[in-house]
Amino acid sequence: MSIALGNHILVEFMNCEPKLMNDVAGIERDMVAAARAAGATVINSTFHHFSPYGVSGVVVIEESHLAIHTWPEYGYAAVDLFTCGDMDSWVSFDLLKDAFKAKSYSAIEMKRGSVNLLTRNDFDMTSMRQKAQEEGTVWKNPDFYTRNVWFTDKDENQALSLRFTGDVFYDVQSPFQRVRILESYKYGKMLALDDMVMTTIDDEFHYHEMISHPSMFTHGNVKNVLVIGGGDGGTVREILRHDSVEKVTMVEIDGEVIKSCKEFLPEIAAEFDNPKLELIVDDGIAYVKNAKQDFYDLIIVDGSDPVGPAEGLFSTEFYKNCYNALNSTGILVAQGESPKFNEKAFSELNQTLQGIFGKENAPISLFFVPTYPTGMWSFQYGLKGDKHPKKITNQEEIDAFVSSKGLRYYNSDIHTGSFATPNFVKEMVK
Ligand code: SPD
Repeated sequence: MSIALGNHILVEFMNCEPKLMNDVAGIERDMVAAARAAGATVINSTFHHFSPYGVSGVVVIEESHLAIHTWPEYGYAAVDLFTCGDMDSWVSFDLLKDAFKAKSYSAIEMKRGSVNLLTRNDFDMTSMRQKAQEEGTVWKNPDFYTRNVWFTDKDENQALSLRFTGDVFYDVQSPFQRVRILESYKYGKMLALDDMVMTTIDDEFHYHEMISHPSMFTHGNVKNVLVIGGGDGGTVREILRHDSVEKVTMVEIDGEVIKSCKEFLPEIAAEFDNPKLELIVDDGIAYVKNAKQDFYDLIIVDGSDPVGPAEGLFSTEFYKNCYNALNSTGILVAQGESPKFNEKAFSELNQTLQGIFGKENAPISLFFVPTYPTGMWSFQYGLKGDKHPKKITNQEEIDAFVSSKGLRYYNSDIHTGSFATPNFVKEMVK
């Protein structure tokens, strides 16, 4: 008679829903549920997400384990259901087949640990455990579940990774990009567009204070502002702190960005109901082309990186149109990329601005964003009049504003310091 210690079902789930195969939290939930449905007692589970695609994980059960490795790009999952005792693992199989929406599958079932081939040792586990208890040497798992999920913003050679909880609050493919709200351990909830970090709750103030206040205080009396992009709302929140502002027009191409941030990042999307704001969901590039000439005091381009819908935000034609829409003392501020990450986009943008506004009228402000690759980022300026951010004289006014509004990054020293350029940057934009 053939008696075995365990039963092993090796499963191929094919043509599964690719999105499900990349959802580490969902897969963990389904694997734990599959174990429990078959009557197993779950001890713990460990799951890992491989950026950008793939999940591996194990659910350890008193009756052995369930393991999975997924290849979302193939809609494929390799699953092991290894159990001992009376458990019926086919219950787990059925549950996972449905959960992963597998259109095809196969399985091999085999016995493990044939007792005919084994010799049983005689030892007493109970007294061994008791002894460890008494000696205080029992090993305890610090966490019931360990999950290792990383979001990586990268190019071919360089990356910034954030460990996140695996919880996905929003995940929608809009006509322009994949819009996600995820939660990182270190920086809280974050907005990601495609595979790029846009903003996080804990460091958004670096970016939003620096995109807004240096130009506001350089100009001194900004009334009409145009914001292109900025769908998370952080830039308009900062601009609207200034009493001089009469109207902000914001043109964001992707309504999904606004929707997701209103719902899940309300601290950033805080001023969308402000009566001074006109919010337009449309193409900012076309808007600037047809905008009122010689009108705006300030134009802010709060766009994403030069791929996908933001590519046109780095073109000469777009900035010529911005120039025309600014009045004679108007200032342009554009998200300027990083001199250590997107060197080409960084220096080409500055060449473009120098060409349109003049060599001396395209200063660069450098600042730190811990959640962007390299951490070193820039805003690039186009100055139409003679007000220059390096020549401010209103330091006291700035610092009074900073303390009354409780700003956390910008102050008068940062204003001056951020326009100082390292030599390698000077070289890049010569
Ligand atoms: N790689 C990130 C580039 C910055 C994009 N803008 C962020 C939007 C914040 N309002």
